[in-house]
Amino acid sequence: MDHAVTESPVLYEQTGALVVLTLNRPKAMNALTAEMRLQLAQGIERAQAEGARAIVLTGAGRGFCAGQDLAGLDLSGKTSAGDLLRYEYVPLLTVIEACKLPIIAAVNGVAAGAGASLALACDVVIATESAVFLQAFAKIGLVPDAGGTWSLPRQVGLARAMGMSLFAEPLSARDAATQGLIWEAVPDAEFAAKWRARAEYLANGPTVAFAGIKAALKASSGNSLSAQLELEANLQDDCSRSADFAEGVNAFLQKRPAQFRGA
Ligand code: T3D
Repeated sequence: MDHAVTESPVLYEQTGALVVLTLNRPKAMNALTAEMRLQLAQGIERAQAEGARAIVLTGAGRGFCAGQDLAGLDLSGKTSAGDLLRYEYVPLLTVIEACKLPIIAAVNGVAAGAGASLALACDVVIATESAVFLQAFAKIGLVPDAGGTWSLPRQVGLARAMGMSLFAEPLSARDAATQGLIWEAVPDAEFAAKWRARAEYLANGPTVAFAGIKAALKASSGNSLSAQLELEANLQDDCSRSADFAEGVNAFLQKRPAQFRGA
């Protein structure tokens, strides 16, 4: 992964039911271009269309993603920063939000600006211990975007979200894990094996249940308890009709590992 050789700015690699999307502009810390936003969205849609059951998003080289490609910005005032978000970031974030498959962000190095927002939009964030999360926006006179102001207060609370955004200081992967911003920080030497093992677990798991877990947890903050209880009942109807539910119960009773098929 560190030595990606093709020219494509987003690499697509499928092994079994697992798709790995790699941001591939390592010399610019994988700073995001229009082409990358489009290829990322297309990669996530392709993975779902071609029967993948889990997706990993990671970066080539020493960084995960440095956010917007600042070298490509028009600073003349003629183009709207809001429109860049509306027409290029929002479609990508909408595809991520709508994806029923679990998406892991395997954060291999710094995640800054919209790169941090991108990681935090994924379902599970696993970071190598030397990675940092940086709400870099205020350093260049912007507000956090690409969903950052939505996800940050929900993940770490208003006080920490405010401090991260105003001070724009790097937050270590370990602190990010301790504060509940991410799932786990892993020693650098174990990072690649760890995220792959977790991704393979998801790719070989009960896909219907995983989609239901995502739907239920994401709906919870906007739902009343009674609406959430009804949603759980509906999702459980779907799960209980899946072959994977029967397989899970049978495997438990027969004291053997379950062989989930994703349906
Ligand atoms: O209009 C809109 O709506 C804009 C939307 C904005 C969304 C955003 O994402 S705003 C935030 C944009 N990102 C940043 O402000 C982060 C800028 N980068 C950094 O602060 C640092 O580069 C890092 C903390 C990410 C990494 O630092 P370090 O010291 O490890 O590496 P470096 O030497 O600074 O960077 C290595 C190379 O990557 C360097 O190129 P060079 O000199 O070797 O040719 C650097 O210029 C390049 N690079 C890093 N970040 C970006 C970038 N090139 C273009 N755009 C970047 N964002």
